[in-house]
Amino acid sequence: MYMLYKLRSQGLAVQGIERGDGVGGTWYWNRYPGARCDVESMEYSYQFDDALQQEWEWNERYAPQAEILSYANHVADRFDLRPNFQFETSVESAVFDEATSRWLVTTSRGETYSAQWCVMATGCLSSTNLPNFEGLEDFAGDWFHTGLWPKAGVDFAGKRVAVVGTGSSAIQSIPVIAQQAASLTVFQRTANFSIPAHNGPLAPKFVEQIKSDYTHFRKINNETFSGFGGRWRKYDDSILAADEQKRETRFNEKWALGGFHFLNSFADVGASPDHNKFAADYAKNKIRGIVNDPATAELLCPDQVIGCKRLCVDSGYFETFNRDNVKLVNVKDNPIERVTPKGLVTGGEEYEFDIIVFATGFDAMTGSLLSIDIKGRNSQPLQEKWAAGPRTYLGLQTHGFPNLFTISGPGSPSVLTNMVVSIEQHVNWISRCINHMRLNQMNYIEAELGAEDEWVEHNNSLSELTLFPGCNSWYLGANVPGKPRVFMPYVGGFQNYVAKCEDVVHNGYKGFLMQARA
Ligand code: N01
Repeated sequence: MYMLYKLRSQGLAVQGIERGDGVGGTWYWNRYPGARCDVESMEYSYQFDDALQQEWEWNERYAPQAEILSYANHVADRFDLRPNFQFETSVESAVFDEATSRWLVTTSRGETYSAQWCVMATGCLSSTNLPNFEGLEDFAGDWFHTGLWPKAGVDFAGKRVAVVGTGSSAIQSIPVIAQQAASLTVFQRTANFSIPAHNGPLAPKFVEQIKSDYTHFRKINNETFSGFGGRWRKYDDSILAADEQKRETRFNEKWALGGFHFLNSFADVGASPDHNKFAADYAKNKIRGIVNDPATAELLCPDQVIGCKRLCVDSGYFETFNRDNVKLVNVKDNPIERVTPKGLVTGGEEYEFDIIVFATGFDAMTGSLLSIDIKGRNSQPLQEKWAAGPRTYLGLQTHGFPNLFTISGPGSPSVLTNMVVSIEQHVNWISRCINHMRLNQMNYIEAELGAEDEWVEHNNSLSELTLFPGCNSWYLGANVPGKPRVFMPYVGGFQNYVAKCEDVVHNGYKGFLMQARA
């Protein structure tokens, strides 16, 4: 939406193409019960228009899906964006025409658009991952994926419900479904760490204080590693140097604050498994303190490093396992074998359900791009170029695909940050770049191969210094069978990434070939 607004205000003719029948992206599709942002609402919003950020009223510390969707609709109306969107339309192919340096974009409606520039704003977590369970088509009840939730909602009252998965979507939906359903069975393959959100109504005084100087609030967030949480103290001392009492005090403080900030209890929580163990043990003891049944509590205790898979933020997740109508089934050693007309089979046992909820995640970062038949110079398919994993320069372009930009593409900080902040930074960069080309009568831009290779190498070497490669996360593509195992987001920090992007511009778009072509 912001890209469309920005390019349109620069005088370009812009066509937005959107699969849904409305705006909102992630917040349009993920309507599952309990869906909520785990970045605070005062931070998870656009900053490009001061009147917009002053007039919009958030109600809770962490906004629920419906409120963010209302916000997206408000933005669409306020800036009159709908006329430029074609809804209920999917892009099927995008082919670069070398003779004209234009993209030919064909949609599910059979239309083909010719465009000088093509911007893929297809999202990082928008292509759902539904494991290929045998027999699913014969299931007699209803089944849903959290990422494609029906608009009309789902009535769980009196139903026997299964939730498959224990990632963020499951951890948010399980407490709410458990309150509505007759029974809930959770199928867990890998236990996950989750920190309480401590959600609640926003205090008017706090909102007033931020709105009195929103610029400063944005600035301190934009200068952080992740684009949020700038007002909270980040400690620079080592976890190893602290004694037990200091560690406990610090962990208590960050746990009480809630959310991702727990990982900032010390400067080096992610430095090595030995450093990390203190924080992981603290979080596991919290689980043991909440869950009454010791066997269930142990099953819910993760055996990996904390922060290696994306941390979850919850409202009453572990407490839900104390309910009489909730059961946990470990499918780590006995994978789900198949779906039957009555339910699911694991470990040779059949569990019967009326509804199955698949909270099984996404083909992250590359799934939506690669589901479009994108062909660059020499008719090279993007699928071929990225066969061994995505390769980009700054996550903004990939060599061989001129005039094609990706917003929050692989190789940019994206999913490791406040997404709205990262999206705005990319939109600002791309629109400035296009403006520069137009002012200089240029119509061709392509990431240079050498710059791309260096960027990929830089990214890989940075990620190897972290604990991220050590577990099977979607950051690595490890959740999708057959997907190359490559750490996809840029892990060097949002503030450092922005500095690099600015440096490229100040050095005449270094690493990009820019030309005027007939
Ligand atoms: O998906 P996930 P998600 N049998 O991939 C399990 C964002 N998000 O939708 O870990 C059994 O994290 C899988 O098990 P395992 C956020 O970035 C944000 O929950 O692979 N289980 C895992 O437990 C988040 O990280 C918010 O062993 C199977 C689960 O399914 C990202 O979206 C809210 C299985 C998938 O977890 C994705 O989260 C929600 C199988 N065959 C989501 N296949 C915000 O608040 C998969 N699983 C902003």
